[in-house]
Amino acid sequence: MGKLVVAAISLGSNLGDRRGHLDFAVSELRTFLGHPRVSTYYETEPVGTSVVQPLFLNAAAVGETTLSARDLLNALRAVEDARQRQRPYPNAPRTLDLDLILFGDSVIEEAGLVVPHPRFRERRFVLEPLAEIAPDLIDPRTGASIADLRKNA
Ligand code: PH2
Ligand code: MG
Ligand code: MG
Repeated sequence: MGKLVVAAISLGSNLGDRRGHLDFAVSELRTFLGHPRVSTYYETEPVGTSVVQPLFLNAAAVGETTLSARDLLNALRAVEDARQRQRPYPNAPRTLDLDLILFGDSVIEEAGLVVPHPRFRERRFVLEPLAEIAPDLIDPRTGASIADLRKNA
């Protein structure tokens, strides 16, 4: 058995049945995350998108995994694909976006896999739901807790 790592995942949807997409993602996450905790759903204004987009529904999930970060990323991608996620251009509206935010105390910079997520510290739509379920998780890059980061975002 591999070592158990606590992973934090951000969930977002702003296309189609947003609540249905998040519900689906949560039930899938439960199949590969131990002791999962899931936040409530937050309706948020789009951030950093160049054109007007529909409002998002965002949430966060935390749980234990024995997967590697790369295998977890691939598993998240498969759940996005199951909701017919299209990628016509960067930051296009999406049925389902699952981002790996933290992977234990790992700091990883590989092609397609950067953890902690490079922009999560400025993103209230990530920090707000994550603080609801895991305020004491530590960002290994800055040493700050999720609660601290949320206060300053
Ligand atoms: N995701 C983005 C860009 N902007 N804004 C909100 N409110 N929620 C998101 O999930 C989101 C965003 C890129 O993935
Ligand atoms: Mg994203
Ligand atoms: Mg993504």
